[in-house]
Amino acid sequence: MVVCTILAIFSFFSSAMAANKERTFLMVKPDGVQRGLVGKIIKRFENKGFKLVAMKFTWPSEELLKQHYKDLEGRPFFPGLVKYMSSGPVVPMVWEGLNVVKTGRFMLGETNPKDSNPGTLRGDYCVQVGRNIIHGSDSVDSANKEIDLWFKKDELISWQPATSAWIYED
Ligand code: IDP
Ligand code: MG
Repeated sequence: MVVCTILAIFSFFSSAMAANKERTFLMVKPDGVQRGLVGKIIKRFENKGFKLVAMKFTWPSEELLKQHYKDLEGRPFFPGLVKYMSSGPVVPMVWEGLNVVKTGRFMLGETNPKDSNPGTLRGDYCVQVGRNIIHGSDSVDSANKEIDLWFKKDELISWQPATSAWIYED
């Protein structure tokens, strides 16, 4: 009985801790970089309380982008999307935190900026779907695939923010 209780408490805390460690893949697109929005975008996620795990500044190849957007291969806008995304440097990032995938998508806004609420990144900073400044994973599964595609394991930094205890109960 005592053992069961201890195990239940342990599993409760370890699953709560695992939930806090959910990760998403975000990327400032070439228009976001060209328009000098990198700092503002990063600040939103820092302000929220999410933790930066990895980040780089890179000019991606068409090959990498075709892989990244493989699900959209058959869409009419696909060639234009690859051209846009490979037109300049981008800032791929990994962010961690409780519900970061879903909350990250809320913070981005809708795919088309015209449907995005003010207060969201796409609602505040852009007007057209083909220039929507930032990418964010749409599920934990895609986040894991995208993180693997853009980052090597040793580029994901393990660290403890000094603020953690003031952002999470456990
Ligand atoms: P998401 O970025 O909100 O997840 P997706 O449907 O996955 O949206 O589309 C990926 C990207 O493709 C969009 O962010 C946008 O840059 C581009 N895109 C989507 N739909 C259109 C379109 O109708 N015209 C041009 N570009 C589009
Ligand atoms: Mg998408």
